[in-house]
Amino acid sequence: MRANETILMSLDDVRDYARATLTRVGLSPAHVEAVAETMVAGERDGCASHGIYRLLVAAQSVAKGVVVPDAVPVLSRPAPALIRVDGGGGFAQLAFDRGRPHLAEAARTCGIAAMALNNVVHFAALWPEVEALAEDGLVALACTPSHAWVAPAGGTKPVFGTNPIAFGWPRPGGMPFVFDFATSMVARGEIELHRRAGKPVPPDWGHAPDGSATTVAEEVLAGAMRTFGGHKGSALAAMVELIAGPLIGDLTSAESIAKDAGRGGSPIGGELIIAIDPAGFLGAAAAEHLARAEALFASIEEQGARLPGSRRHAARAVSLAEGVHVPRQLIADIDAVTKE
Ligand code: NDP
Ligand code: PYC
Repeated sequence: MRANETILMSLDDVRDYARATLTRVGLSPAHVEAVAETMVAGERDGCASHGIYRLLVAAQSVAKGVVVPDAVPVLSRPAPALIRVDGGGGFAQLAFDRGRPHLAEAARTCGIAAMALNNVVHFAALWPEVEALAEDGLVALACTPSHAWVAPAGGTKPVFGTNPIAFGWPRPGGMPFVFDFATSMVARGEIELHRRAGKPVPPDWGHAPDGSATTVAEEVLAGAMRTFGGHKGSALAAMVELIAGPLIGDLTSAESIAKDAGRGGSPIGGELIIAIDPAGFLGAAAAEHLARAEALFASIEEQGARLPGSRRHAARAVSLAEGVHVPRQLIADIDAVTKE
C-alpha cells in the first residue's frame, strides 16, 4: 500500500464506518450515535485530526478501561443558570447532547447560563458544540483541559493540556462565526498525524525530552509541546485549566494524565460551556445590534483576510458534494485494532 493512497468515501459511508467500528468496540448505541456524528463532522469539514482518525483513540480508551462505554449521563441544576451533566465516565459527546437543550433554555431564561460536563472522557473538537449553540441564536464559549503535554512559556516540562477554546457567534442568515483552537501551537492530533505520515514538524511546535528544539514528531510527543503566542497562550492555557478544572470540581491536565496511568487513553475530566442570549442585554434591539457585527466581519474580509470557519465551510461544501478522501492506511490500522 502506498503511503499517500486514499479511499473516496461519502459522508454516509464515513458515518456507517464510524458507527460499525464504535459498536464493535463496545460503545452503547447512544454513545455510538453521539461520537460518530462528531467524527463525521470532522471529516466533512476537513478537520482530519478529529475525524475518523479518532476511532483509533476511542478504541484505545475502551480497550484500556479509560472510558465507561455505556455510561448514562445524569443532569442536575445547581442554580437556575447552571447545568451540570455528570457523564459517568463516558465520552463527552453524549453528555453535551443531553445537556445542550437545557443550557439553551437556561440562557434564554436568565440571559446567560453555564454548563459543566463532569467526569467525561474527551477527544473531540469543540467547534461542533459552539456552532450548534450559535445556530440556535446564542453566543457560546467552550473550553476543556486535556492531558499535561504542553510546557508553559519559558519552561520545557509539560504542565498544561492542549486546552482548546472555542467561540461561536450567531449571524443573521448565514453560518455562525466560529473559531476553535488549541492553546498549544497545534492540536496534539496534528503532531500524531505528522508522525504517522513520517513528516517533520516545524521547530516551534515543541521540545525534545532534553528540552532542545526538534522537528521530529516522536520527540515532541515524548517531550513537551509549546503554547501558541508565548506567554499569552500560556496564560490562556492556565485559565482553561482553572475554569474547566477546579472551578467545576474536575481534573487538571496533570491530574488527568496521572489518572490515565500510562494507558494511553483520551483525557479524563470536565468541560465548561457558557451560553449568552443576545436578547438578555438587548431585548427587542438584539437583531439590530447583531447586524452591526456584520460590518466587523466585512471589514476583515474586504482586505483579503479570512474569517475563522471559512476553510471549514468551503471543505464542507466540497465533501457534501463529492465525499472525502480517507487514507487507506488509516482504515487498515483502525480495522487491525478493532477487529482483533
Ligand atoms: P488550528 O491551529 O488549525 O486553528 C483552528 C482555528 O483557527 C479554526 O477556527 C480555524 O478556522 C482558524 N484559522 C486557522 N487559520 C486561520 C487563518 N489563516 N485565518 C483565520 N482563521 C484561521 O487548530 P488547532 O490545531 O489548534 O486545533 C484543532 C482542533 O483540535 C480544534 O477543533 C480543537 O477543539 C481540537 N482540540 C481538542 C482538544 C480536546 O481536549 N478535546 C484538545 C486540543 C485540540 P478553519 O477551521 O476555518 O480553518
Ligand atoms: O489533539 O490535542 C489534541 C486533543 C487532545 C484531546 C483531544 N484532542
